Amino acid sequence: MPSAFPKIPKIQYEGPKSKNPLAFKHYNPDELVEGRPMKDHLRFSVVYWHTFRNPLADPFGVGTAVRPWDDGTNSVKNAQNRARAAFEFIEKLGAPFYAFHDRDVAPEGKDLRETNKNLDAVVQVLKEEQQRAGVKLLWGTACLFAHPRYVHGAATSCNADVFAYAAAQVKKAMEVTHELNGEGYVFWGGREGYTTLLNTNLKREMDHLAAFLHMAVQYKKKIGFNGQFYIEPKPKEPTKHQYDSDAAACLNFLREYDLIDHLKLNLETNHATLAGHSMQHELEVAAAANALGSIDANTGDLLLGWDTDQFPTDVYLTTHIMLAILKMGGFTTGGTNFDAKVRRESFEPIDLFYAHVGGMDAFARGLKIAAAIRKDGRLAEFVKQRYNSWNAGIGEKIEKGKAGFKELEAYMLKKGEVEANTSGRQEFLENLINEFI
Ligand code: XLS
Ligand code: NI
Ligand code: NI
Repeated sequence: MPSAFPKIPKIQYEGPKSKNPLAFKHYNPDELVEGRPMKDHLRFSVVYWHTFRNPLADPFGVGTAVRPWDDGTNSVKNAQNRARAAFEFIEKLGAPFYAFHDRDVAPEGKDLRETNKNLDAVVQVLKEEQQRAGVKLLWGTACLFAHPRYVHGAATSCNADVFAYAAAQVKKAMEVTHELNGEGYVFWGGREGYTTLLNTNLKREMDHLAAFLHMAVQYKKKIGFNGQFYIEPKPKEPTKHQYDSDAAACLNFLREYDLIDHLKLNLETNHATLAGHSMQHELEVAAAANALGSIDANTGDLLLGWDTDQFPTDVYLTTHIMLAILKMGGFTTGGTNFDAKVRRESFEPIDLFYAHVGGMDAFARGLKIAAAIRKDGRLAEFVKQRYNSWNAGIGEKIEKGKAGFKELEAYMLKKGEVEANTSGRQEFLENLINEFI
């Protein structure tokens, strides 16, 4: 197969002074930050669906993407060629990982058996290409939302046959993820939600979703797949309300159904903002529960209320993300997965490179800035000092469970009034962050 990107060389690190749009200014894979190479901190991953399967259509117009390596057919041969083009891209970019849905990589056949066969044929190419290029699979997943059979959802469908089909599909997707040595497997609740409560038995649907995930946990054990399971919160789109609406809702669901030890969260910026949260908020909520696993790196448009999945270029955003990641001790199985697509107007193959190079650089800068903020120490020290009243005296007693309402009343009756509060210093702290940006 001829080269898919013949004019594009391997992307190199040229440093902050470079004016080359196809060079990294900040992402220097082997440079040590806090004693660990950047590439191991960031664990960048390219998504197959947006980068290789998104035609860049919108509700008002057809796709605009120019992808010369793709013959536009649904054949297995085309899917195999596309996989080779994808790996040329990932290799030239220097991303160590990729992620895919089963249906991104291989076409559906006339029935499940043929579909599985198609998948196997493409997985063989993925396997070869992974070995050739030294690229690893961050996570696999199943597309349980595009085909019309999933009109009412998959695990939460009102139709038990659809649940069964979804289970068979996930079983196969887990097997191929295992075969490809995937480091994780993601459950994103594609259409697991409702569009109207008038036709919905919410409790029953949530029970089914939990049963589905328990089956997946069992099957994981059975096949000896040791990758991490993740659940990916999103509040809406395509449905009006998705059951996995945000980090807190996911954690509650996992606890309620005794799944909390089996799944971590895969957090996506645009999903956080659709839920009315900052990404920072979602990261803190997940990390507090020891369940921050991986991130889908993208960003939304503040003026548009849907999942625009844009490439992240905002250094404040990446700084906040990397502060949270460093604070929890870094990724283990997870990574920075670019669940992002180029704009419909950015239809040339080279735009895929500009987008990823920019996103990787934005995260590399965020990482370096976050490390500098941590080295400086003033931010962490401020937060620590803020809770000083809990380190001794009455605060210590409360934290240790040695005081109840009665003791606290006696304490306060003696004191009469709270002596002083200190300023939260938000502006001071925002200025402090700016010192490093
Ligand atoms: C869609 C989700 C999806 C998951 C993988 O909004 O972000 O792309 O990451 O199924
Ligand atoms: Ni995502
Ligand atoms: Ni998304």
